[in-house]
Amino acid sequence: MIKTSIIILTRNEIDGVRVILNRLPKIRDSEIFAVDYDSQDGTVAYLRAHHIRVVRQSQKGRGEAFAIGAAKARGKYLLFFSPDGNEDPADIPRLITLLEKGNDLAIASRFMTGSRNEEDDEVFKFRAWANRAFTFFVHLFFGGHVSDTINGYRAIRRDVYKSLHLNTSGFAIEFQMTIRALKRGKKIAEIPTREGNRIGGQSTAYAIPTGLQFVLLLLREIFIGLNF
Ligand SMILES: Nc1nc2c(ncn2[C@@H]2O[C@H](COP(=O)(O)OP(=O)(O)O)[C@@H](O)[C@H]2O)c(=O)[nH]1
Ligand SMILES: [Mg+2]
Repeated sequence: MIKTSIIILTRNEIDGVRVILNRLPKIRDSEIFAVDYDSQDGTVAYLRAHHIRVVRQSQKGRGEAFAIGAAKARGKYLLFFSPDGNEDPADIPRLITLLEKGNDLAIASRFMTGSRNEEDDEVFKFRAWANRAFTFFVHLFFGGHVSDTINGYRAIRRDVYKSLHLNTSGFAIEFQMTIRALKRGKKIAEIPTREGNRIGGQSTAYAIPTGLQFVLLLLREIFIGLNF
């Protein structure tokens, strides 16, 4: 029986997968597969050569990738993993343990004591500040104590994922997941994570359009309340 589905998300992530793939810990009763959008750098061939099934997306977006991953997964738990260097594979078992302890959603937080985020060594931490601002509004409107409402490194019960009817296609998918889980009173727990730096390639989460998506999503979620 498959307990955990590890879903790898890639878009031109060859440098990352080369380094990270063999660092993934063996997880009992798990399946692993990748959802890829249009990689042109050999990511898909590399994954397949390492016996990882790859589902190719036809439409762009991390939210799209989450939806496809959740639809294909067979485990009771879904764990989303981005192999770009930001996420420490050693956190995988810790996230799963939180679900086994009865939590619905487990988040690797970049903003707890003991955490690190990618910008900690920089003077102007624009992304970190934006993250904290969005989390402030989540506390204000939806309550809870989540310290990192946005990080993509997380695990969730598959039945809970389905019940949230997430419908955003881009980078705001995790933000929507956190907000809707709070609205429904789901049990959310966090572990501190130490975010590494990107290994190669580049982020496609450009600040302005991504920030705008977050603002619109926040407003929409405030407006619709429990109607989803
Ligand atoms: N499957 C899939 N993965 C994506 C897509 N966009 C980004 N990713 C992956 O999601 C992860 C995070 O994306 P990135 O651009 O680094 O955003 P950042 O970490 O927020 O800077 C990386 O592993 C990307 O390869 C997409 O449209 N589809
Ligand atoms: Mg990243």
